[in-house]
Amino acid sequence: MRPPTPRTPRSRRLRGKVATAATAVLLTLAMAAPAASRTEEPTHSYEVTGPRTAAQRTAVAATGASVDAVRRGSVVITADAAQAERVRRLGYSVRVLPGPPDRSDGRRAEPFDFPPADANYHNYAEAMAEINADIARYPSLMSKQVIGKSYEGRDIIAVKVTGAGTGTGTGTGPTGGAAVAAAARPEVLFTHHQHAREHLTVEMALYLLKEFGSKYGSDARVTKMLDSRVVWIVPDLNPDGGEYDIATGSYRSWRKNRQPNNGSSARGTDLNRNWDYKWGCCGGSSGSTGSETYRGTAPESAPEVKVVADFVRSRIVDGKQQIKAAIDFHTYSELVLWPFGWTYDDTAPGMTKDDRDAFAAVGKSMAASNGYTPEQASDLYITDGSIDDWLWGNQKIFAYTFEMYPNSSGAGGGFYPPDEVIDRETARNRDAVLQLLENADCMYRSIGKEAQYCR
Ligand code: CXA
Ligand code: CA
Ligand code: ZN
Repeated sequence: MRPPTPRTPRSRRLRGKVATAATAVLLTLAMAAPAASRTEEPTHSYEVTGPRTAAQRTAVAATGASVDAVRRGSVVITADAAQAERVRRLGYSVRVLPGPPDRSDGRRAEPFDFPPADANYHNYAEAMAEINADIARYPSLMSKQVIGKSYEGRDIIAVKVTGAGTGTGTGTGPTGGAAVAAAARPEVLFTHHQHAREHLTVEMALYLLKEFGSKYGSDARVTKMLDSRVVWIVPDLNPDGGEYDIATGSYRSWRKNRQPNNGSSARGTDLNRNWDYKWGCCGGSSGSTGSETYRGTAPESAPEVKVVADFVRSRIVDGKQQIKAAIDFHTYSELVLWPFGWTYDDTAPGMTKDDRDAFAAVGKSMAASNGYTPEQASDLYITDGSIDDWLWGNQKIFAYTFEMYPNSSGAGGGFYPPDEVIDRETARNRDAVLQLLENADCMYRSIGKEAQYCR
């Protein structure tokens, strides 16, 4: 089947103007439920009271629901009616929570645009325009590569940020003599927006680009890092899901991509269950197309995952992976997570005690700066096929997940915090990001073992 051509969203400059006939037609199209979603099971957010161990939460997730927040003795999930009934049959009490907030301000949103009260969020076109403007402003510092396309044909891009200064990897000797064999600059990867409804993570990418661009050459810490590292930012892994989530002006709480599934009316693969490491191994994902954590038909069956995995593999130079560390941004819960997700064990094949201790040392230090809670991913519940497990297990990249603001589903808006918090909650991670850059040349320094591992 041919993917539909992506619709170009309306510029926010047009917002408030009288709707043209074309806009009205578009709006009507966007509001009418497409064939697939008419038969797709509607989902709701629920509070589930009872589960208090990781094993109990894993059992809740095994119903096909997504576990969105973890508290002592309860969880918040997204589930359809059948999944909620399965959770009830586990013996837990299940209560429907309010749906996504109404941010319409009584005004009509343009199709494929954020609702008026959240206008400071960037839809796909706005994010791309912002990034292009940053690159035009700082052309010697940053550049863009289209690394592939989403299922519906939108560009997935990587922005490269690195300074022109003489840090690691530039190659003339101190006396101006012959070029010295240059140690390559350690590379650090930031990925954003695997899950459609986690829009704050795109804002995090835009923040990093603005911060790096505007502080390079004036802020000593930023300058030193960009002159000795290569930063890769993939600002939007799931543009199709993100656009679908906002298309009608009311948030849809969509999580997956928008790839159709053979023989099913349910669309989408959970990108963070589709990576090629212990895919589907351990009850941390679902084989049902209707599940919020559907793992896809095979590892990398989601084009978005294949595109980013191919990009990561392309950074292997002379047999050595150049990317040393990574953060994958999600919302919400205010957590710093490290692998593995597939096992409850701290150490496992491919994760020594020293590896684990270095993950934990840097993870805890980053969490001390942003106020998040540091823990191994499986302390929440088992996941398999996550990006962090693949980046570490397959590529030996020290990969973290940050679950951003808010802390809980109540006050902060869950997946939909108001746009007033964007500046504060993105800047909140500035120090943690710089810490990861500073540690990236030798993560084992954090446990006093630089000599053993990094000579
Ligand atoms: C997560 C992230 C990385 C490894 C294991 C677990 C949590 C993440 C998820 O389930 O993919 N939570 S979230 N953002 O609510 O979906
Ligand atoms: Ca607002
Ligand atoms: Zn997520």
